Amino acid sequence: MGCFVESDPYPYPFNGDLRPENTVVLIIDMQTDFCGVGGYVDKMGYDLSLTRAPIEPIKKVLEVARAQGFHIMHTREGHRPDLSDLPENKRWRSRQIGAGIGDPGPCGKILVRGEPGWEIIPELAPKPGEVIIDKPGKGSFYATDLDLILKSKGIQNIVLGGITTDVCVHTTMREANDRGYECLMLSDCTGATDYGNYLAALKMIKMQGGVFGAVADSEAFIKAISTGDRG
Ligand code: C5J
Repeated sequence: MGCFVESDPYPYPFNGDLRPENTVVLIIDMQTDFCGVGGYVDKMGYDLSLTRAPIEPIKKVLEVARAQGFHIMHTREGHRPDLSDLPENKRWRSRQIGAGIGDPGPCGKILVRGEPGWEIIPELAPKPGEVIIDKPGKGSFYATDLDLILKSKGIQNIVLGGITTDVCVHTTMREANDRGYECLMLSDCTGATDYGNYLAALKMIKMQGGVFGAVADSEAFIKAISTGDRG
């Protein structure tokens, strides 16, 4: 009995307790700065097709998960307009690669709250009532109220998508795993600035019997939540 997603290295979740009430689909940083022309990732010279690849699969997952009544949450990485929450070393490093955080770019000031590049792309815009977490770092738990919100809602399972796999999505998955949340990464709903890093990030999750959780594709997740026996 229960509801399981066909996933690697074990059927997710470990206890089969997958319900809309205790599960969130958490979409990380699908912002123009990470996947749009003129944004941060584009300015750094990375291949945008890699970070744009998850857009359509995420769209489909959100459609089905919303229809089933699952919790949906989104995150945005960005800094205050006065840059008071931007560590000096983060700014310095970004300038080394020609995309200084806080500096003007084609989509406004890079990774600054309220600027066009910081917005979630229109294709994946949050619906009214969906929680949006604004974070200054890579992880979604650090310096945010995400944990408080998840606990208040009784959420135990976190299904992850978004960008980038090896940075913000992985950091969030690790933070969540350490807090006892049961995590699933949707492999086609995430992308990295480097394909090798994407593959390695997925592989890392599956070590040690699922050291950070499990990995499935969106089709398997959709199948489970559409037909799942929640008895
Ligand atoms: C990065 C992110 N890669 N959203 N941020 O700097 O993964």
